[in-house]
Amino acid sequence: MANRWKNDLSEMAVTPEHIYMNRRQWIAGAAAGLGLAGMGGAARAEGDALEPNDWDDITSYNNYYEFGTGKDDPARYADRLTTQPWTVTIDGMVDRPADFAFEDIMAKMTIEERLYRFRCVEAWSMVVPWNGFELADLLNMAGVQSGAKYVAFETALRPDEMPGVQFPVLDWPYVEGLRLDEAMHPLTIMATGIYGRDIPNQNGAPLRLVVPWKYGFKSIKSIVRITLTDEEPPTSWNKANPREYGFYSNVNPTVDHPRWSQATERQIGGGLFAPRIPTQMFNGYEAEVASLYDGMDLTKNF
Ligand SMILES: Nc1nc2c(c(=O)[nH]1)N[C@H]1C(S)=C(S)[C@@H](COP(=O)(O)O)O[C@H]1N2
Ligand SMILES: [Mo]
Repeated sequence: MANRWKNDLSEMAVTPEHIYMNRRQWIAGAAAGLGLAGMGGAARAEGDALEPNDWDDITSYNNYYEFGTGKDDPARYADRLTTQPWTVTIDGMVDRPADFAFEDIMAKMTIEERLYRFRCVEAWSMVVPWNGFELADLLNMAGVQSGAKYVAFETALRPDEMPGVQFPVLDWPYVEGLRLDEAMHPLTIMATGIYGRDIPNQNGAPLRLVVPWKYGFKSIKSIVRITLTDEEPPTSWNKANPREYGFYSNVNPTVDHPRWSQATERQIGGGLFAPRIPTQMFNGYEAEVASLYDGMDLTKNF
């Protein structure tokens, strides 16, 4: 299959993870030496203290209910999803609404590595070396109009390929949303790879949102539509249970889920007896994103 990458990562794709890590650290060091600043640089520098989960953890313990509610269902069934060709419709309050072929998007975007903490609302976590591009770059390509305030996202709905959608666990298709400033934040990416390889179907191929300071369910997979709007869009888990899942869903150790504590988390891959670790405010990205919520009551806007 043709390499989807703008950058030549073909070597990484066949490199064992420990060697890949050394190279990644070397690249990060080189970038720092060149004085590359900005949010991407900050996130990378912060990320360098993190130990990523291995490929097997990241690609075999998943939530992707369109393929079943078991953690191993996505790895088992998601290969049924046809991801080529793939089209993303960008519409609503944009200057250039269009259906964009995935390849055309990739040709225009700059692919970066982002090593991010990933915290599920179920209180487990991983550290994932994503490859992807900033969502802001994609939205700017379509031209966001001045009245737009929110971004709505929609996952593909393919009953023939998705065995889970015959069950009314959620109101399909899976939908999510962000406020425009959250969507434009440099930490917010569209992930198209993991460990330098194309993102596997169970993780949301060919492109999925990653918002590292929010609970994992905000990071919607296999996106087919992005709509700019001036009204807060409906989101799947909020529709399913508004008492338990708010629109914002920022990681917050001081606001418990009605049925469990969010103060600590279980690290996937840590082994059966590994102690839980404290959950950090905004999942460790407080310095970067807290100002987005100045003046908001985070217990009400949960
Ligand atoms: N379309 C879709 N996107 C989804 C989900 C889903 O069921 N369907 N699950 C969410 C949840 S609850 C989590 S924790 C993350 C899991 O991402 P991962 O499997 O790559 O770790 O995907 C999110 N995105
Ligand atoms: Mo989740």
